Amino acid sequence: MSLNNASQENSVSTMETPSTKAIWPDGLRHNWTRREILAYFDLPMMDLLFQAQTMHRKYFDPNKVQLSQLCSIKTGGCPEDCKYCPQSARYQTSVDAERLMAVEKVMEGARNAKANGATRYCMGAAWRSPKDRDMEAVCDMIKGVKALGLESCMTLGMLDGDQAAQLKQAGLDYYNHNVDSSPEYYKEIITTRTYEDRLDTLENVRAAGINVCSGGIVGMGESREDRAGMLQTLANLPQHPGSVPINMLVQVEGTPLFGEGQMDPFDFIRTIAAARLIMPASYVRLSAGREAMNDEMQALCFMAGANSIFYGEKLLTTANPLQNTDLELFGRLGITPEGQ
Ligand code: SAM
Ligand code: DTB
Ligand code: SF4
Repeated sequence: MSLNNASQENSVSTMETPSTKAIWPDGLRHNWTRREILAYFDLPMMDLLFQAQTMHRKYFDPNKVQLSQLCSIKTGGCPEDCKYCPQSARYQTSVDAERLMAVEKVMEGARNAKANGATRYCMGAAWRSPKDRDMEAVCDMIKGVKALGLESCMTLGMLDGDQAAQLKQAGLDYYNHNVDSSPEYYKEIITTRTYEDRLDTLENVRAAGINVCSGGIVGMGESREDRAGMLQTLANLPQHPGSVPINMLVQVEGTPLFGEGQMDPFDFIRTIAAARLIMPASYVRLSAGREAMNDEMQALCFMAGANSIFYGEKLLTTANPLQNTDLELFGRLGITPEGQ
C-alpha cells in the first residue's frame, strides 16, 4: 500500500477548506496532505478548539465519553525493540515476563470492567505476533467477553489474513494496531518491524471485517511534521479507524525514551483537535499519559474532540488515574460515560 500520494502534497493550498475537496463514498476525506494538517496545528488555539468542537458536535454527543478497560493478557518478554516500551525484553525495566493469562482470569477482569461501566474490554499481549498455539485461548477470551455484552478489542502484534479471520470468527469487534508515528520517525523508534508491516496488518484486519483501532504516541521527540504525518497516515487509510488512540508517551525507566524532554501540553491538545477534524466520525481516545495530565488539560482534550478514555487504574503495565478520580472529573465537567 502506498503511504501518501506525493503528487498531492504540493498541489493543495493550505487555505483550501475540506468542503472544497473530494469526498469519498463514506462521506469522509482520505486525501489529506501534511500541509493541511500542519495548517490546523498553526491555527490560533481558540480557533482550532472551536473548529474541532464544532466538527465534534456534528458527529457525536459532546458530553459523552466512551470507556475502554485494558487488560494485559501476556505481559513482558517481548522480542521487539520499540524504544518506548517497558515490555521489550531488550531493556532493563521493572516489568517481568509472564505467561499468557488463563481465560477465567481474563474473564474476572472483564466482569469487573463491565460492573465499573466500561463498554469495551481491550486485551493486549506483548507479542511480535500471535503463535498458532495461542489462538484457541485468545478466541475463547473474545467469546467470553462478547457473552458479557462488552465490545471486545485485542492487540496482539502483527496478524496475517488467516489469524485475522480466526479472530473475526470468534466475534472480535476491534483490533488495535498503532502506526505509532510518521513513516520517517517510526524508523527511529522501532527497527524490528517496518511501517509497511504495520499497514499490512491493518489491511488484514480490515479485510477480515474487524473494526480497526489505530493511533500512535506523541512526546517521543518527534517534530510537528511527524505528528502531522502520523495523522495523515491514519486519515488516508481506505477507511478511517473506528477508534484512534492518541497516547502521550509514558516514560518508563530503563527504556531508551526515558528522560526524553516533555512536549508542550498544548501541542498534545492540537494533535487531538487535528485528529477530530480529519477523522470526524472516529472515536478519538485520550489514551496513555493521563496520569501526567491535570484536569484542565484533560478537559481541553475533550473540548478538542477526544471522546474515549482508558478507564481503570492500570494501562498495561503502568498507572492510569483511579476510577473515582475520573468519575469525579466527569461530574465536574457534566460528562457521562457512554452507555449510561
Ligand atoms: N505488542 C503489541 C504491539 O505492539 O502491536 C500490542 C501491545 S503494545 C504495548 C500496544 C501499543 O501501546 C503500542 O503500539 C504503543 O502505541 C502503546 N505503548 C506502549 N508503550 C507505551 C508507552 N510507554 N507510552 C505510551 N504508549 C505506549
Ligand atoms: C494504545 O494505543 N495504548 C494502550 C493500548 N493501545 C494497548 C497501551 C498503552 C500502554 C502504556 C504503557 C504500559 O502501560 O505498559
Ligand atoms: Fe512488544 Fe508491543 Fe511493546 Fe513493541 S509495543 S515491545 S511489540 S509489547
